[in-house]
Amino acid sequence: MKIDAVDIHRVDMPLVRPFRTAFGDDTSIESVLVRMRSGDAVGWGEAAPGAAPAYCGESAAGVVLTIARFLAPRLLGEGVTTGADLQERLRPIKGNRFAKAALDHAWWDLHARQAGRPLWQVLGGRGDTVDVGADYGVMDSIDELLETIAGAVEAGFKRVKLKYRPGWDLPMIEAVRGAFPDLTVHVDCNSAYTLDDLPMLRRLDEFGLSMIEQPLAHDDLLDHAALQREIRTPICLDESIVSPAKARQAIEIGACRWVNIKPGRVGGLTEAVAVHDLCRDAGVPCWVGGMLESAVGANHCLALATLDNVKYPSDVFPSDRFYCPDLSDPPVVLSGPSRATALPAPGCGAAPDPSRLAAQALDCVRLPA
Ligand code: OSB
Ligand code: MG
Repeated sequence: MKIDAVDIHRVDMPLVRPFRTAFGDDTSIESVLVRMRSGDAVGWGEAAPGAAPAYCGESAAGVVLTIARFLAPRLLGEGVTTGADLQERLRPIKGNRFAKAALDHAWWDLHARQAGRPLWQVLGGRGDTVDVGADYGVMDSIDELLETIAGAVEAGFKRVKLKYRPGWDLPMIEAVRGAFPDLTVHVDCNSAYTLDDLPMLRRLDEFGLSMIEQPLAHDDLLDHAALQREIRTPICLDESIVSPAKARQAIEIGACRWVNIKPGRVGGLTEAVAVHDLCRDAGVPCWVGGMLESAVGANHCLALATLDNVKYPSDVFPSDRFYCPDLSDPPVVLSGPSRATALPAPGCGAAPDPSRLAAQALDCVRLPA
């Protein structure tokens, strides 16, 4: 398909409550939405690396600049035939994977819309419905957390992910395990620790967690492999897996037993499917993570989660958990306890609400061919 225009929108999305993790406390999320046009057809992509380069080296403002100056000019006016073709055209630009992902996602949405098929089918999913989990950031008190988890258990969530950082660590997990001895629980450290923390990580190993997500540095593989040799709890890598090559290397050296795939982090759905397939062939199960995207990005993640090597409930959440209202329509809602169902409409099925897109805009760059 010939790419006729690319519009880039950076938006501020206020959260209904602060999101507190090892990389910071945020009261709103900055996201980048890309509208790609080919003839009369339009597709939407989204990438949300965060306002600051705190999760990884990219930022939302940097993503806008990188797309406008270096990436979109490689696609505009060109006939882009496949996701792999798009990635090949962007290959001379190093890194900047969230920026590439926004374009890759818009291309897939556009491609699926042109085909008149839902994105999950075009990606090769096994069905429209996936398992999703509950996920909680750092809270003001352990009592508040226990009450919230009780609500999640009541609502039928099949697993709970807890953000973990210095000051919200072993005593928190001890309390959770005391109250919920059989619950499937894992922690996400967002790269807060080093091998100097081995004594703490050995104690964490005693709580029967389903996995420990990204305990060590965001760009590390070797230390994770050393840690995995010391603990029984499976390590799940998030930040460290930025490409199919990193996934292959991580698996080869035993740095993880699970991979959290975020399409934004690896450069788009094209690369995410490649990571998924590589993990499947190596016998390493995956699940899909999110970056608090609006319903557009969440539906791209949901489509990815329909692939067959996704073996653990994914981080796809109802919109009202974070936003009121969601920037995009329709909002994400659960289709059952711990379940979400992809929209039947062609493409990802969601698009930004035009008035909210305008009202929440920080930047808007329009690039004709
Ligand atoms: O590490 O998984 C992460 C959100 C923003 C940045 C990084 C992460 C997250 C999440 C999102 O944990 C999970 C969710 O959607 O609640
Ligand atoms: Mg994570």
